[in-house]
Amino acid sequence: MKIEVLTLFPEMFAGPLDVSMVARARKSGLLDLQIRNLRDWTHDRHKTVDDRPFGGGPGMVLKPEPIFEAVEALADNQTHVLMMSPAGRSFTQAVARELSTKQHLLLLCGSYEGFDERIRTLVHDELSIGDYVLTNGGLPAMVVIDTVTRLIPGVLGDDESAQDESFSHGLLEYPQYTRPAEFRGMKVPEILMSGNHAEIERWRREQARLRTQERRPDLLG
Ligand code: 4FV
Repeated sequence: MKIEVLTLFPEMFAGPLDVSMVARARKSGLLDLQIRNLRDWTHDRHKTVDDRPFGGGPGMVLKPEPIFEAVEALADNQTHVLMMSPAGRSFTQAVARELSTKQHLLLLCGSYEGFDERIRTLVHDELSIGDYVLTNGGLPAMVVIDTVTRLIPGVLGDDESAQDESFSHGLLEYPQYTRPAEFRGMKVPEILMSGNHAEIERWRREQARLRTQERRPDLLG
């Protein structure tokens, strides 16, 4: 999969995407991640990418020209153009699974007060990572890249599975334990040391359902 990011702050992507699984996916070639600086598609001395809003009001708005030029230079008919914005549909594990089947993602990161409305004619999808306002779209783009990369076939080793984790069956994850079997008087549930895998599976499903009922009944529909 190829993921390209269009941002005013390419430097903020150094670090989070250079470690662990994402770094492994990039090294193995399963993920081709390219961070693009929007200012590379400006032609004036000040590399202008924003301007004051028509109709007045606070802040600045991202101009259409640099973004149109960048998208027309980077995208082809295989490209899924995504705008990161608080006005987008909620980014979820299900959306991540959908995106992990694409060949080429182009993520548009917002800045200032947001995008000129005409830029929305370029995008296939608009995603929000949550109902709060960030300083720019860089962190949302990193969240999408990290979540989707895990789901690229071959990225998760066979000892790691995306099958029975949170949201995989629309449920929150069941309680997990590792050694020691007793820690400060807190014991690991006997069932998990019984070796009875059918019973363990039943207990885990029940625990996941109980936790989801308690914390996220909305997920149970
Ligand atoms: C955001 C979000 C978000 C809005 C103004 C960037 C900021 C600035 N993006 N999910 N929540 N974006 O807050 O995706 O342009």
